[in-house]
Amino acid sequence: MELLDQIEQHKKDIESFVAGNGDAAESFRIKYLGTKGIVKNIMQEMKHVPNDKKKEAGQLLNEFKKFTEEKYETLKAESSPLTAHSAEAIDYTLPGDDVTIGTRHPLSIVRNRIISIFNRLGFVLAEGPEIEDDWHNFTSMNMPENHTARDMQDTFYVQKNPDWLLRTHTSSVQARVMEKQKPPIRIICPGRVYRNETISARAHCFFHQVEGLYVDENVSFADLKQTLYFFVQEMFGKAVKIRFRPSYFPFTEPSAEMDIDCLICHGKGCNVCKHTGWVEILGSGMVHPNVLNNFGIDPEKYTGFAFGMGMERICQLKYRVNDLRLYSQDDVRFLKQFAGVIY
Ligand code: 2NL
Repeated sequence: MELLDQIEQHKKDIESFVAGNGDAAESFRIKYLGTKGIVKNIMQEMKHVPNDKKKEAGQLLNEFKKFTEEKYETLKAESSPLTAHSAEAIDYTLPGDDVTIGTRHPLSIVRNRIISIFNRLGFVLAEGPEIEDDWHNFTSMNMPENHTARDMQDTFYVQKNPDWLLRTHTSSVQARVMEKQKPPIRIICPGRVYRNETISARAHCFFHQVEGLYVDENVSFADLKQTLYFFVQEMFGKAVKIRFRPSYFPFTEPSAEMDIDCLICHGKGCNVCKHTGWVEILGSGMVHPNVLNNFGIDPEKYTGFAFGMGMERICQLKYRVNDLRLYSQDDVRFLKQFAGVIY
């Protein structure tokens, strides 16, 4: 019988079917078991088999189908990467691929350190919105209507009248705390701030600031000096030298800027300290009585000190980053240098 011969021939072909390259099991399945495959084809032939032979042919065909399916299962098992002995097999005795883990951004490292140092002095973290109103960012901070920092050229306005702006310093966070909480207040406020400046190696339209505020009875300028001296010793090492210079901020009186001795040249003269031996790292002062009054805090009873610093600046001194743009370019060559540093 013709059909019997066909089946016998296919069986021989299948027995000698060897797995070549590529997905042998899948090409076998398509050839024999697919919708247009050989098994389906032979099934179609059944209708031409004479009635008296149908039973015998049917049995044979079923056996053939089973045989084909078993061969397919075998091929599938052989081509699995777990059991295969082909070129594509995985060698589980080889060492695994390296898993590259991310690195902390240098500004995050510096921020975490600053927060931790001030935590130890009793300052707690406070955060607030980056989009602010005029009161929290300027007016409450004793910045008169015509103050240069309020100039349209420096401030990004999201909306005018009523004004919504991108905060130009984190003082607004402290304003929001003083609004809700009465002294003693001891907070550390890190965050991103915005200024409308042309981007260069030394200027950016946003940077990161940390401000601190301490308001209580009997807070003195001596407390300010010792707190900030402790901070730089923890940040840069015990040997660091400091000096204060009188300065001006609308929200503090008196005001002072603090310098540390140049970590790069130790006074010999370099371009970081512009050959002065000193580098400026922060601004500070006693909270202006007008500011305290704005939040219903009696300046006769309470005094406070505040300070502010740029984190990029601290980071520049600590890690010698000399181009501000590096902080926001996501260049892996820059970022991976901080591998393993978390704090
Ligand atoms: C700087 C200087 C400073 C403050 C920030 C402040 C905050 C309140 C009250 C009074 Cl709520 N003052 N902040 C004071 C002095 C200086 O920042 O150079 N920042 C980058």
